[in-house]
Amino acid sequence: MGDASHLAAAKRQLASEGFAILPGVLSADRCADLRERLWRAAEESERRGAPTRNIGIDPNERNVRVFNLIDLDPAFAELIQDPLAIELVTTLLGSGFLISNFTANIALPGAQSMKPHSDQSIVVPEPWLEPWSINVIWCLDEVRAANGATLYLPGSQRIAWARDVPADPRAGMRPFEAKEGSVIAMDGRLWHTSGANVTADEQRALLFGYYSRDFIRPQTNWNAALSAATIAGLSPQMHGWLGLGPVANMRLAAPLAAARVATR
Ligand SMILES: O=C(O)CCC(=O)C(=O)O
Repeated sequence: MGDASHLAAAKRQLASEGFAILPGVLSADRCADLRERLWRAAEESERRGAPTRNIGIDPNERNVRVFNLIDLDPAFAELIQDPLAIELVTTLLGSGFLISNFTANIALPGAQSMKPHSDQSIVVPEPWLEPWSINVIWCLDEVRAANGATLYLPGSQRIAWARDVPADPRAGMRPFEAKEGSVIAMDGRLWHTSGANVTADEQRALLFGYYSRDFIRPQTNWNAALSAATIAGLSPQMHGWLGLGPVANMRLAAPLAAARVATR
């Protein structure tokens, strides 16, 4: 099968099963470079006063969480608008989407599993009837059950109400195992959690590009999170996807509103 038919199959799987794994998207060299940049970004985040450990969502300090990747390194600004990522996003959400978040989770040996959740349930109330958000997960390392692969509950993208989530969702969960350089596309409704890293010496670095329909408030207020220098370097397309302009949720009325909004 060629690349085009692999991608077509991945899109079908994303629609029917709520996820798809695409191997071989990033080369080994690119992964190594991005891992280095990620550690530098973690240091820079700490320097700016945004802690990366023990931030309240993981059981211990063995997960390194890096937020606001777009502002920390232009390589991450590139990745969030990668054409393959955007194709996966528009396949599930259509063209009216916003970039909601871009974060990293490095699971170090000893990292433990967080609380199971779906990412859509974090940004909109139930019922969750349609895919309104998606994660594009970049695997900078090979991920296996032992080093903390993300665990997902098969079929849970069809759960519309919180009352229908199994009492112990972990019991039915399976790991997303993938080679270094893979992309995992995950419907925002799929229930999942981070795995425990029980290895002695492997680290597991994943980047989570999160996108949502354009009527949902993004998890990040990019106008506050991005520096003026970062914003100045972004394309008009990225300004749109990040919701940086003065007009927000106006749809058909946007041209009219744009003409009336006075900016400083
Ligand atoms: O790191 C993982 O495997 C999952 C992380 C996650 O689900 C989250 O941060 O919301």
